[in-house]
Amino acid sequence: MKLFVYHTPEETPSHEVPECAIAVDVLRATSTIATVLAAGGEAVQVFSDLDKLMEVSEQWQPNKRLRAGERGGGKVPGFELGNSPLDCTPEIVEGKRLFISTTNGTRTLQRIQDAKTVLAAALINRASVVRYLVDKQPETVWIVGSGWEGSYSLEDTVCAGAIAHSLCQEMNAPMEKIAGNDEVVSAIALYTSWEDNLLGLMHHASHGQRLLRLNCLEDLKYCSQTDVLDVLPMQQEPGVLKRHAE
Ligand code: 3SL
Repeated sequence: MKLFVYHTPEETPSHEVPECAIAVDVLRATSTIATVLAAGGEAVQVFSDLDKLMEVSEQWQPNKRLRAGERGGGKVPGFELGNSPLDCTPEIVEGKRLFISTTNGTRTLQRIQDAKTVLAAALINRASVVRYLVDKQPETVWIVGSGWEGSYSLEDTVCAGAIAHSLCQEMNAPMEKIAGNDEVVSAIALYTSWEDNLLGLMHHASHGQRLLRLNCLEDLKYCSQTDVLDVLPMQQEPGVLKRHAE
């Protein structure tokens, strides 16, 4: 297995697809997706465009759908939900399809949607992602951070490092054997420097600070936990993620 980390979707090679591509948007899209599926949501369907989301979700039974929209960290007016994973309780999401559009995370999922296997990872479901990789041994794996509007974000890179670090441990393999690019090594270094204080790192992250200004401290606390959800969101058809049954 060769693992590549890309900090943003824009950095991924445009003329290749890996066997397995993993989208990461710790704050907060992939944390929300994992939470919805762990809470019994039927599926999560992602859109970069809000009008397209409205058009497609209109064709779904109203009592079986939820619309979630985020722009600039805030909820899109007229949508039932924003992008807080804490709003996605079983009472709200069970049996429903979440139609979601966010600034960066849903764009990442669309960018990698042609890979043979597409997963969504966050710190909260890191162990489920690592277990899948160890079990299936895909030849090429990309971990793609969402960043913020084309630039690097600490929280996505630390999650990439958390996955890569655990993968080396579980496979009992040295980093050099797995790392396909230098970004893997630096992501692992970031993770090992902060693994005992991931919430502290979120406070340094520019998007963490943006969310704190929007009074989202509880979201930061939730999203900085590691391995608390046993759920693997996997793409079933382009843009549609469901819980993978092992
Ligand atoms: O950029 C995104 O996709 C969002 O996750 C941003 S936010 O955390 O909802 O503000």
